[in-house]
Amino acid sequence: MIRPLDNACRSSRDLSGVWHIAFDPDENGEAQGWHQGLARESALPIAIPGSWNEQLAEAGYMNYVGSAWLEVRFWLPPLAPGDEAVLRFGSVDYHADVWINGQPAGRSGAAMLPFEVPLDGLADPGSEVTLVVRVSNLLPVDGPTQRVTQSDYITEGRYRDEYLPAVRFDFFPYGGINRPVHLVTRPRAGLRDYRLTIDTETIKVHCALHEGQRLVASLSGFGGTWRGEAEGPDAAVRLAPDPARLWSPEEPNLYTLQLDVHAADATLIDRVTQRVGLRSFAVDGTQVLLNGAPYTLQGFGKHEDSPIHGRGLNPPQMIKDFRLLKWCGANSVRTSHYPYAEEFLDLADELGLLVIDEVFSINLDFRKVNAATLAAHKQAVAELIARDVNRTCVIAWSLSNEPGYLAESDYRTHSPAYWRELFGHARSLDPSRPLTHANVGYAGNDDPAFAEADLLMINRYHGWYSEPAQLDRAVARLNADFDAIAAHGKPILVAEFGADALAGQHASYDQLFTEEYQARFIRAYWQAITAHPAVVGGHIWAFADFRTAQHGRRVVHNLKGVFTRTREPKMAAWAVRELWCDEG
Ligand code: BDP
Repeated sequence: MIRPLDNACRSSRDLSGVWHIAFDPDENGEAQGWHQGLARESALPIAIPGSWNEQLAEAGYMNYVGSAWLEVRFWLPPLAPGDEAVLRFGSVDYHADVWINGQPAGRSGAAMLPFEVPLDGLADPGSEVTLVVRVSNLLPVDGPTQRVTQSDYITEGRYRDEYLPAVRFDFFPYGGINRPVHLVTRPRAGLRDYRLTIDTETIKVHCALHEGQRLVASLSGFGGTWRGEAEGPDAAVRLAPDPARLWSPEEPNLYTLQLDVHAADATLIDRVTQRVGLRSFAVDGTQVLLNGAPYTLQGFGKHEDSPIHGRGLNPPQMIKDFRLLKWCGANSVRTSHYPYAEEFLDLADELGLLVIDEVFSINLDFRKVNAATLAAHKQAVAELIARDVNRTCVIAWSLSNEPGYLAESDYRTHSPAYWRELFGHARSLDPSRPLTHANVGYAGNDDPAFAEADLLMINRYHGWYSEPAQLDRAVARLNADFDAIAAHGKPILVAEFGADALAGQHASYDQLFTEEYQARFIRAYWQAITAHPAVVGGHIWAFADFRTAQHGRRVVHNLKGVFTRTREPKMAAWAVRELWCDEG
């Protein structure tokens, strides 16, 4: 999927700004004609991108789960001959139906991923357009992250698990248009997609051209330009800069790739550009190799979460986060627990950060998994790979977080076939990257998904949820897990480990929720991680405190951040800097 671009052949206009919203708890907005536009007197202003929750808390929508209608009017300029206009949504959480000038125009696909809506036949170039989006933050029952309602807690006898709003995950179910919406114009006869295959020497470009078209691909940077040409429905160009400057977190060297499509008479039809680096990432026995050399992954699990914006894109905070990640010496993150904004991946490419790209699938409950769940999960994997496959920073696909969390016996009986199918599907779409998933202790050290994964991620909280404040016992259990999982003969990454700390809470002895205990916990785990031959690194949970749904276990936020939600360092952040930076 090609990003919105501005160049000689394409244009993109960001429709971010103040839109209007009307909430529809009874689902009768369409009957009232809201798809044709919202009456100003019944609508509230809302900033886009941004979640409705904190923005409109005082209007009563902090915990709102359900449908809401959002509207904006924009000017569609006259189109150049041969061009088409589409709307491109970065993501709408979690589902969107779109109307243009009162006509149904399209809907979103997998949650937390982009989708396009064509304007053809629905809006006249050179006119004002009314765009209405019905958004729902209620998850589908059969999605890769399954819906939970308040009554599920009761019917399943899980009173102690009850959250407000109801969720089966430990973060806030923000609703709204959380990433930018772009008005894109592009040539109808232009590129719709292309595929890059990257290693340490070459960048190979594959795309489908129409009859009579010619692709001129060029790679430039570091004083040189390398070119190649191809044509046909299976056009392929191999670009090999010499000398090759490799990309890594330590030295994020990027080239600029330009793909020009020419007509038979040599006129330029389309142009696509992207920044790209030369690198390889591979699993080798119980090691991972970056550019051919063993590499230790050190970093964090994160969330897209910030005060007031909610999950809405917050560029200043994103820049700050990258500075703090570098300040800590982090070289990698997992996009826990859903695909992050493409703007985040742009910075990861440019500033050098390895990304384990995770699909939105959390705590899959195999008592409720069916054929529709698998189909939706495969679709979400396909859409994630389609969006991010050309990224330099993306080193692996994570297909699920903590399935089998409820230790349901169905997990052991039903999941092997499910994983075989899902991992096989992902591998067929991208054979070049390792596949993984995040194992929860309840699913066992012989988690059926380990048979399919290339890299074994494990989330462990010995010393927190078990063995509280007893680091010796915790580390002994962690090492026992390492030894048991090492029997699979694959590299292990501790994808989550961490302890809550309330900034400003201190003790001279091991005490949960203190800054000292969080720092000591991280040091003890890091020592065990670096000492075990089959463990290739660790990602601390979490980078920063984040808002969760309401539950007695959470003090507004999950406090496992080494930074507070407003990005002040706790003691643990300084400890991590000492562990990960030579100059720390
Ligand atoms: C893990 C989950 C993560 C939670 C974390 C925790 O993957 O989303 O926030 O536990 O409990 O199980 O802090």
